Amino acid sequence: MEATNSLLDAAAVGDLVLLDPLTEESLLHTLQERFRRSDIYTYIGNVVISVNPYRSLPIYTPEKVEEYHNCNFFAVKPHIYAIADDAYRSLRDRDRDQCILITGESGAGKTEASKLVMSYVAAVCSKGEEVDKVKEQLLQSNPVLEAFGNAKTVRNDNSSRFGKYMDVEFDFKGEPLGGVISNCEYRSPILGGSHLTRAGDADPCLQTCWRNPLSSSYQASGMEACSIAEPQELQEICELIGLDPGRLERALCSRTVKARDETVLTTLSVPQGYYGRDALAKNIYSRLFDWLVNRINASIQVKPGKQRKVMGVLDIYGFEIFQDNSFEQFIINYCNEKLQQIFILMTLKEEQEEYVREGIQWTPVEFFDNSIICNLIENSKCGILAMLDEECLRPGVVNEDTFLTKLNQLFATHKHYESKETQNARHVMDASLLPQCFRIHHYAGKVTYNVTGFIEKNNDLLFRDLSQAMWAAQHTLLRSLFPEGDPQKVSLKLPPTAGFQFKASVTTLMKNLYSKNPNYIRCIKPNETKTAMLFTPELVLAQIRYLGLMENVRVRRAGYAFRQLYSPFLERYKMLSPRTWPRWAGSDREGAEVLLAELAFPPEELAFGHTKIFIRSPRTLFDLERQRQERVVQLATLIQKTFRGWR
Ligand code: AD9
Ligand code: MG
Repeated sequence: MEATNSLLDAAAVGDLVLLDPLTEESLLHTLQERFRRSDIYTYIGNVVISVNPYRSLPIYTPEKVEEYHNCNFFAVKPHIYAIADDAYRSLRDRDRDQCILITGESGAGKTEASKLVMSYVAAVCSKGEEVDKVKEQLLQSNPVLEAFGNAKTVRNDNSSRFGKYMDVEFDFKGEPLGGVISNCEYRSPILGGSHLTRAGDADPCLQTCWRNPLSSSYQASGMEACSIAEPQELQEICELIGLDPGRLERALCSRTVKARDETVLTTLSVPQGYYGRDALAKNIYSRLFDWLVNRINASIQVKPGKQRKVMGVLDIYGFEIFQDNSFEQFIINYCNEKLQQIFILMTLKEEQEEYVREGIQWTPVEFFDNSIICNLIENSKCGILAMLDEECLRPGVVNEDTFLTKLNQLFATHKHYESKETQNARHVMDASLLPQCFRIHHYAGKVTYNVTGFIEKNNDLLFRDLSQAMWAAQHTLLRSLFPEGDPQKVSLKLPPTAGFQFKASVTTLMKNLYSKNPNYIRCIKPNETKTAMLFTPELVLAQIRYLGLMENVRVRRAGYAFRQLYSPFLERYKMLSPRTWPRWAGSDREGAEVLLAELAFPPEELAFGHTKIFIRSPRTLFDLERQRQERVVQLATLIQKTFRGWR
C-alpha cells in the first residue's frame, strides 16, 4: 500500500486521509511534491484527485489497463483506472449502480478524465461483434458532441460549453447495452463569448448566424427604434434558411404586442434589438445541440424491458469565483453546492452502511452540513430563485432593485447571506461589497454576485415574432426546432424561467445520483498558462478550497481514517508480534486482535469489524508503520549477520 509504504516521506502520501497533521499547507505540499514526481493522482479514501499534467504521460497504455484490471484498490498506485475498475467491478459483481462525479474548474481535466473512465471500462469489459458495436457508438458520441458543444476559450483550448451526464447501461454480465446522455446545460455559457469562431463543423446557415448573428448590425433610426445596418447579411442568412428577408427584418426590429383585443406592432429600441438578436442566436444553437443529443440518444438507447445495471458519468462545470459574478456563476455554484450536499450525504451514508455491515458502533461526527445554503437558494417558497421568479413574473416595470431589497429583508439575519444593507445593520465596515451586490457564504468560500442582469437572464425570453419567423423558414431542421412558432399553437402561458428549469434539472440529476453508489474525481488545474508540469501553489490552493478538499478529508475520516481486510493487514504487520509471526494458525481476525493487543494501542483507536480492521486516527497507523519499518531494519541486520557467520 503506497500510503503506508512511504510514511516516512510525508510528501509521498498517496491517500490524504492519512495526512498528519492535516492542514491546507500539508495538503498542498503533498499534491505539489507528488505532481513533481509525475504522480498526478492522489486519493482521499476512494475519491481521486487528479492534477492536470498538460503533457501526455505513459500511464494510459494497455499494460496499465492490465495492471489495474481486477486490482486491489489499495495495493496499486493511485490512478483513475483504479477507481474506474472498482466502480465497474462493483456494478458487475455486486449489482450496485454506480455514478462517477467529475468536478473541477475549466481546463482542470474533467472531460479527459471522463474519456479515460469510458475507455477503461470499454477495454476491460468483454469483446464480441455486438458488444464492440455498442462500445464504438458510445465512445464515438463524444467527438460529435465535442464538435458542436466545445469551443476554444482563454481557459481551455477544448472547453465543454455544456455539462454532460451519461448513463451507460450494462446487462447482467457487465456487457454494455447502450446509454442515455443528458445535457445539463445552463443555456448562456454555450454562446458565452466572441470566442466561438471555429469553422467547418456546423450547418452553414447556422454557422453564419452563430458566427455573426447579425452583428455590427443596428443603427438608431429616430426615437426608440432600430433597423438593420447590413442588409446584405440579412439577405444571405435568409437565403440559407429559406425565409423572406422582410419577415426576418420585421421580427428583429419590432414586436407584436397584444393589448386587450388589439394587436399592435411596436418598434424595438436598439438595446431590445440586440437582446432579441442574441436570444435568437442562442436559441438556434442551443436547440440544435439538444436535437443532436436526442439523435445520439435515439441511436444508443436500450430497448425497454431489458434488465440493466447503470454507470453514470457526470462531467460538469466546477465552482466559479470571479471578480464579477453574475447569474451564470450563481446557477453554476448552486449546482456545485448541491453536489457537495450529495457528497456529504452519500459519504456519511456509505460510512454508516459500512459500519452496520461490519457490526461496528456508529457514533455521529460533527461536519458542516451545507443544506442551509442549498435551502437559501432553492427553497420553493422563499429561496433566492423563488424570489427571482416572483420578481420576473410581477406585472409592470420590474428591476433588480426591488429583488435585492426583498432578499435583504428576508435574509437580514441569515448566516450565509450578506449585502450592503445587512452589513450596515450588523455594523460591518466593508467597502468591497457594492450596493447592487449580495454575497453568499458557500461551502467553498464567499462569492459576491452582482444582481444586474439577473432578471433578463432568468426570463431568457425569445420574442414570439422571432420564433414565428423561424417556424416560417423553409429549412426543415431549423423549422422543427421552433414548434412554438406555429401560429396555431400560440400559448399565452409564459415559458418557465431559466432558474426554474435549471433547478428542475438539478433536482432530477440529484435524484438519479442519489440512487447510485458515488465515485468522485476532483480535477485540479495546476497553472493558468496550460504549461506542462508547472505547479502554481496559489492557484492550486484556491481550488483546494473551492473543491472543499479539507472538508472532504474531514468527512472521510469522520469515523475511522483507515480500514483494511484482516488478511492483508495481518500479512503486513504480523512480523511485529512473536505470537503471530512467522505463522499464525487461527483466523485472520483473531490474528489481528492478538497482534494489536500485544502492541497495546488504546482500545478506542481500534474497532474489529466482521471482515475488516478499523483504525481511528492516522497517527496510530503511522505508529504501526514506524514499528514495522524498525522491525524490517532489525531483521535485515540479523539476516546479514547470519549470512556473514555462514561465510
Ligand atoms: V472545461 O470545464 O470543459 O473548459 P475540462 O473539461 O475540465 O475543462 P479538459 O478535460 O478539456 O478540461 O482538459 C484540458 C486539457 O488539458 C486537455 O485538452 C489536455 O490537453 C489536458 N489534459 C487534461 N487531462 C490530462 C491528462 N490526464 N493527461 C494529459 C491532460 N493532459
Ligand atoms: Mg470539459
